Amino acid sequence: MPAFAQRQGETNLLTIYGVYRSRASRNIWLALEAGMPFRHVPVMQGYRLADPLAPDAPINTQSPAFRAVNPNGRIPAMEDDGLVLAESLAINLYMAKKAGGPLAPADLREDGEMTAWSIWAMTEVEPHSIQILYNRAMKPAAERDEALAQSSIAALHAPLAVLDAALARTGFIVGGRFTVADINLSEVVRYAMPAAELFEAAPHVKAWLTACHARPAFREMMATRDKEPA
Ligand SMILES: N[C@@H](CCC(=O)N[C@@H](CS)C(=O)NCC(=O)O)C(=O)O
Repeated sequence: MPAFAQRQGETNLLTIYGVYRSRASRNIWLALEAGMPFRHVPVMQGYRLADPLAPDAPINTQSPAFRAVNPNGRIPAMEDDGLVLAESLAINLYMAKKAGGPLAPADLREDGEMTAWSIWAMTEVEPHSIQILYNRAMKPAAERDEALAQSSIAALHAPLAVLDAALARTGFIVGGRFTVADINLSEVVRYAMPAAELFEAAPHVKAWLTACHARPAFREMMATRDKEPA
């Protein structure tokens, strides 16, 4: 992989704000897939810091400098030639179209499908998959709520059956090839991985997720993420 990432000195590059251990992983993965140079600003979640507004605090979601970029105080954010975008999946759709090529929609119909699947992931899957991640993996054991994990798993059976049927056709979500739609959906579905039972019931989803995670760009993103402080 070329060493194009994190060329901090260059100001005319598209900028991705957000540590790798955040939803910015989605945008970094896409940039690496597309071979798109980018500047990376490792804004971290303010809630991970004892005093996010301390003068020596690392740049974080509560820092005035970052709030000037994204008043929502959420990562990721993206800046490109004066355009500022929030929302990880919208950023990916923008970046894919900017890059062009096979990741991007080939025409208006594919654009519609990729947008629809991305909104579906954000609304139908992520509210549940994030609870599985929190309550089966991320929270300290004493703070986990297994009942919430169980109700989230129950809520995901139906959407994952829909996704399984869609993937059964070509192994990809849109256009019979790997696209931004696969990145957007697989990153949201990844959060549900601590519920192995969901994937036993959705074999096409399981195979697709394994294939997504075998991609060199995903592995490069994860290798850097794993080196970041937890
Ligand atoms: N829907 C937004 C969610 C963004 C979001 O919640 N990001 C988290 C980190 S992954 C965040 O910024 N948390 C910081 C905070 O809540 O202070 C997206 O997909 O970009």
